[in-house]
Amino acid sequence: MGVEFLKYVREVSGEFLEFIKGKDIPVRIVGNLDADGITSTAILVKAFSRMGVKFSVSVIKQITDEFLDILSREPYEIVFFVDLGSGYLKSINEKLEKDVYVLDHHFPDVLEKNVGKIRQVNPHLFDIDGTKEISASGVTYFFAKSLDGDNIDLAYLALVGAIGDIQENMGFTSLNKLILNDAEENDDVEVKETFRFYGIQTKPMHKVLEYSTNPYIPGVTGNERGAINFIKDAGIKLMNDKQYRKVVHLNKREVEKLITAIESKKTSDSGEPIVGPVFFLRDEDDDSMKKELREFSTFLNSCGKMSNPSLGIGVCVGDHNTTKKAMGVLRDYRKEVIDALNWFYSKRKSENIIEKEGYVILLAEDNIRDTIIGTLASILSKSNLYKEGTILISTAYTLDGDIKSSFRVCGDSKIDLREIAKKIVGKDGYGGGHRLAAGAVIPQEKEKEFIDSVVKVLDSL
Ligand SMILES: [Mn+2]
Repeated sequence: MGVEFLKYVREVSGEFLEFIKGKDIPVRIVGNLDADGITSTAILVKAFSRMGVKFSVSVIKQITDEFLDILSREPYEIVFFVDLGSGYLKSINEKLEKDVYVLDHHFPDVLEKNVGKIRQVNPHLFDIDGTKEISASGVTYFFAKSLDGDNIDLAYLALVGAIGDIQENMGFTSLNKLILNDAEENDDVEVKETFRFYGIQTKPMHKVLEYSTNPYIPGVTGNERGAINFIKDAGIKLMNDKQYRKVVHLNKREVEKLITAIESKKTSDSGEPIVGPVFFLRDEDDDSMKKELREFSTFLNSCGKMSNPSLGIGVCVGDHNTTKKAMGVLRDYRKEVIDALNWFYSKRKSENIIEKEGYVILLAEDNIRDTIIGTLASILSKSNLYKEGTILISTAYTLDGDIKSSFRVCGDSKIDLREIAKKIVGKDGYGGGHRLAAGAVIPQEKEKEFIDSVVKVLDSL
């Protein structure tokens, strides 16, 4: 599985080692602003630190011509793009007279290993599905492991990145599974069958239910009092020795009671079972947000969405001083996501939400932050609220006068949202992303044309 790909990764890392050997030159790292991009960046930061290679880091939302112009004027001879770059190979090649490495899993605009002075490492070049089998942090992990076998202890970061890109679905497959094997073999990660809720490790049980967005539990999600009553009504003790109990403290009978209570209350069949494999870091303290990998991933995503990626990198590379500050960022983020969900459910019958046969358009305007709108669409697409195959398009205003829009599809589908996004946007803006999670940016004054175009394109499918 992926033998040719891994061979190629070793070849490229070997070339880099050869190139950097004996030279005292700093490397420029540019990463993408989400959990996968932050873990990819952290893996390189850690690997380069171990080699004594100096570096400078930027984490950005997307590559722009302006950004490439700035990079081209910087003195760095080597640039690494992680979790971005493959969609901009032509522009990078035009603008940068440097040795460039692109470690990415987005669909490339040029399906070649070498584009000018760019070396591209991307699973799509090997017929490996970069939306499911490996993420950028996985690509970066294999690169780092080829540089030095000791970097096997970074495997867990690649799992956190893959989870962030929704590549974990009741477990891992393909190359991601190889990474899990490494993490288990190195005694870093253990897998347990338990509740797949967010926060089971660190949060009181009622908080876990209050924060539950998948499934969305009416009267419980976003409602602390409702969550407490729900637990009491289910016949489960809320406290023990004046301490709130956590989900991990429940006995088998209580676990069953809780499952039954949730099943009877949630809005629809959730896309995912409530119980399944959960991944834990062995050496982390029980109350650490790094303990459970999904929670860790959510934290890194929130760092990105709250425009604080360096905090995320700090936590990845093990700076304990940043943890307390990090907890605050995570709390604010969860609140924004829940506010967004509550906004959606309260507006379902209004003109902000257009529900048609086969697709739904959410117009959040300035009610939801543009960095949260994709999260909202992802949660809804997994909630089974709409029929399988329904396309969700959510939009929100950005601070710089654009509209950001996220494209998702409910359940499994053969559809290519990236192509649809491009077609809808046309020349009015930018459309791209992944097959099952795409996005677009258009100027606010083009909102009406955009909606008309959405209707026209989707009605014709
Ligand atoms: Mn990614």
